[in-house]
Amino acid sequence: MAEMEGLEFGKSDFVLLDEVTMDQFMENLKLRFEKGRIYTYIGDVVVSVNPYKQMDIYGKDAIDAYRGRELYENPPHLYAVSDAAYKVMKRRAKDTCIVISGESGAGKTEASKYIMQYIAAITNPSQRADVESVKNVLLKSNCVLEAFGNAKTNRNDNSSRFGKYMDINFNFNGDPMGGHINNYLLEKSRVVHQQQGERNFHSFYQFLRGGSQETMASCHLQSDPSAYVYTKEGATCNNDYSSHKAVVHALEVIGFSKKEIQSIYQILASILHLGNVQFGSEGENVEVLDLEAVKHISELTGTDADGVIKSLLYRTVATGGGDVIEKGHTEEEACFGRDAFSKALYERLFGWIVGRINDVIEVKDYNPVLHGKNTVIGVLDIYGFEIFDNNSFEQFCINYCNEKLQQLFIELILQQEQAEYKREGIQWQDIDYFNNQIIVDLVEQQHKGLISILDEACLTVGKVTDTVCLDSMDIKLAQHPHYTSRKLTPTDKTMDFQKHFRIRHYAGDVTYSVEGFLDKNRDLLFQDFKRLMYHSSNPVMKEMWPDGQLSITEVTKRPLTAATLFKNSIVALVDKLACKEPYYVRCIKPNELKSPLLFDDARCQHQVAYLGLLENVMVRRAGFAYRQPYARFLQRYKMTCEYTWPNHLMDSDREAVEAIVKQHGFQDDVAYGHTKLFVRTPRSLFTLEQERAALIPILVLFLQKVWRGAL
Ligand code: AOV
Ligand code: MG
Repeated sequence: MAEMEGLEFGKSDFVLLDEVTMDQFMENLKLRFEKGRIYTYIGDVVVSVNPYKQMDIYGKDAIDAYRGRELYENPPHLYAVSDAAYKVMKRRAKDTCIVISGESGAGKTEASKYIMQYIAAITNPSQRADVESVKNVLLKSNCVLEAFGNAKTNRNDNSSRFGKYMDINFNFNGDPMGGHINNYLLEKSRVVHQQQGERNFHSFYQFLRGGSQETMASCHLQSDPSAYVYTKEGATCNNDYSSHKAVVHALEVIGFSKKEIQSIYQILASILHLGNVQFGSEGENVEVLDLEAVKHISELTGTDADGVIKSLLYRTVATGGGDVIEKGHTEEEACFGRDAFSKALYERLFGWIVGRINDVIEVKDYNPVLHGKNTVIGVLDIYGFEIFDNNSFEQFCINYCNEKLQQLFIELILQQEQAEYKREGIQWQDIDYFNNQIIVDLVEQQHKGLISILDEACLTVGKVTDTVCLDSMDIKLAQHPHYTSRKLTPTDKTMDFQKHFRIRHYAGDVTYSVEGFLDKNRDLLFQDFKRLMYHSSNPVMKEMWPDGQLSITEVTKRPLTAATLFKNSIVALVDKLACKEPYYVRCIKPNELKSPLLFDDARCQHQVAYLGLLENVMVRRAGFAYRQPYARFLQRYKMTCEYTWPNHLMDSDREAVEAIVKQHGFQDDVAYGHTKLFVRTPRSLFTLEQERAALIPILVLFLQKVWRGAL
């Protein structure tokens, strides 16, 4: 348990509370926040409250203070868990992961950056150039991904609109050799539409404000975002200008070529021009009104202007008889196609950028015989739970993802812990907690779950509308305790009876508007656009559209829907995390005003409750911080006890371990399981570790003498 802090700062570990009650928990959390102590432990879980101001607790001196230390030697800090994850990875050759969770604006992304910064700072003491370069790319990738994947929302000025899981690979020395980034469902609808008060992705404003005059001229752009339909809602920020320079620099450091960087910005420019393309119709005939914009798009994307117009106005379809015909769009379809194209251009650009970064940091020429076991630390920073005035398909996916992560937390921290005590025959009083599996099932269950119902509606031939799909959800889920809809609550004034349904999530009720759900789930992009881009004369852009080489008659298979793809990726993510030793950072947002001074009691208490933190303390407190199979424990500490060194003569390893524990006087701090020793507080172990460390040089000397025949 953390030391080095006076009691005026409250308890540095919630396990030390006099009583585990919500009141005491909140009192401690608030006191610490007000005293500028934003981190508190629950064992090795870090609870973090967003300070909304720059704190003087990061940087080189702090890193030095935490490097190689045990959790309880210093005040609680992200650096300490990062060190713990690193040590376990290095000492025990175990893969570890740091899962950062909390709602939108709670501080996850900032935390992930401090963690990366710490890992970068403590590794590669010998300054090997290849390792430095890997570290540099890992750090710089943050800047690029934030520019292209983050945006201002009504919850957070720098909100992550994609999920990020980064694996860092280490060699046997514990130095980073490479890594891999997985990105999850970018909220691409933001490219064409933002809620009031929000912005498009940062990259657009940064480019418009920070791009050189020459680039602006070659892209036919004005620097004012209000000139473009897609960016006119959001104003620029003060730092857009300097951020653009930093992003271009980061791209260069990572290894993007000049041509690639130019292509990235040509794509952004094309999207801005596309947004300004309007259509008009005379009778049946739909036409493009802005030929100037089309000219720019074709120039910037290396495509033919007639081809651009054609793909905006027509789609190629295969008839039942195997013929291929061109079908003209209605004005509405043309607008839909244009926006779908803009979104796809951006999404593919983002995916391509991530892919290029991965190419650079991918571990190459790895030889396990030469390099030892390749171990991994994973860092997860994903979009947090969010509730807006208007919640759509994107919030549905984001909130489902947060349910899955909460489920993993419950499994790893609450369930497995209790199961292990039972298995080992340790006396245990079960602790109750809300298991959100029921909500996860509501979303993902085969046939009956919301995603299945959505998919079914998308696959049905004929005109299935969003509201028809809602009917189907209402029928199938009428009895579900976490689902409500118009038919079930006609007296509820806050719901629009025609278009909404509500999920009682673990973190609160969210009312979703079903409008646009089917289109977003189908995620349809006419093949004509893909073909257009595949034939781009710009090889970088062509590379992003490999599926454009298929002709319409070859495109027969229905692609998986957006929700199903997302579900599959999140299930795979959870599997990846579950096989690593997890460390948790649980972030709390202190208020809705982004104020460094206000601790909104009700809002904070709500988060503590739904995150299950109180239950976490109970399990932890009743439980044991450390456990080890008898044989392993003995192996490590037998030298500290006269009865076990060099070998013990007792009947079992367990008895030998008892002898060690007794000799060091912490028998009240342990329990003996069937196969493992359980130690309640890490302090006991710390004493053993110190003793062991003091003995090792003496033993080495002794052994050297034996080998030399001096003894
Ligand atoms: P999030 O990642 O949890 O939200 P961020 O990490 O972006 O939240 O934090 C939101 C803002 O809070 C940051 O832009 C900072 O201004 C401030 N902040 C957070 N942590 C700190 C800190 N340790 N020190 C100083 N300021 C901080 V979201 O991505 O929206 O779910 O999707
Ligand atoms: Mg974030």
